[in-house]
Amino acid sequence: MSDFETILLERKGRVGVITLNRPKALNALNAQLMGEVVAAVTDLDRDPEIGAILITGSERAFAAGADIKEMAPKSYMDMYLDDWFAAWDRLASARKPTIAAVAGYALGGGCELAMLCDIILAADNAKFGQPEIKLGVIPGIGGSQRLTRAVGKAKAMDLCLTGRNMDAEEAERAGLVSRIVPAADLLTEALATATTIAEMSLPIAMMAKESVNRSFETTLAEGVRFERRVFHSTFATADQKEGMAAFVDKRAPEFTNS
Ligand code: CO8
Repeated sequence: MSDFETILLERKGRVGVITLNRPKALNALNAQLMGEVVAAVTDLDRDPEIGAILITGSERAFAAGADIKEMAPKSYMDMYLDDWFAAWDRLASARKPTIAAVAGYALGGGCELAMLCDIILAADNAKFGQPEIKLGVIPGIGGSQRLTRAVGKAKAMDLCLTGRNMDAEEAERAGLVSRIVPAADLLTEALATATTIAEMSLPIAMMAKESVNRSFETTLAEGVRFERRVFHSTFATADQKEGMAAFVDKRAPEFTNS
């Protein structure tokens, strides 16, 4: 239960589920929704009972972008002084695994929100795009950067310069999404994936996420060195002892997140 108005927050076992909930505006990301998502993720990220965070929207729209009606009248100084959307850096720095379950439109800031997550699961009706250029702006929450890293320069340029959408199949081929599932199964599949992750050792899952993310920030040699040092440190955990003992004993591990 929560006081949020533009999102729903539920705890399903060890998974925190955030559902964007402005259906009349196709979940357009206004300042209130943005603040509520950041608050919910911050809360779930700190909660020891939570092992993974799932963000989803409706069957029609994950999110159709930043709220154009809210942004339209703003001046340069409004945007600059407020540092519009800087608060979403908090989502990028979430330490627990995050999954976006995307059905329908994930456009502009909606596509960027999905890309802030570690895994994107797409319904077969999902549509991704960075249409900002059609509004006389450019992506502003990392779209030109994260999309390029995910799908390469050729396709990122195509999407950012023409503003066209790509469907789920093209997005999967391009490497933006991890998997496509039938729209009717999206939430079940996403929750099953999130639960699988949440039932792993939390410290080890956090280390795995941190290590993969490091590859975006550094050279290969530094990244491999970082990974090796983190790998060594897994041997300081009880869960490494339990995981390996369980394999030898031919039983399922019982991780204690320690
Ligand atoms: N903002 C505000 N309202 C929206 C938005 C939006 N992004 N998208 C849809 N809506 C509203 C519509 O205005 C409409 O409201 P109403 O019924 O009151 O007129 C309602 O949602 C339903 O939308 P449509 O009637 O348009 O539904 P359709 O099925 O005909 O079309 C589309 C669906 C194709 C998704 C269409 O709504 C659309 O093109 N939406 C805009 C998509 C877009 O351009 N997104 C990018 C926005 S810009 C952005 O995200 C920039 C992010 C970076 C900012 C960083 C600043 C630093």
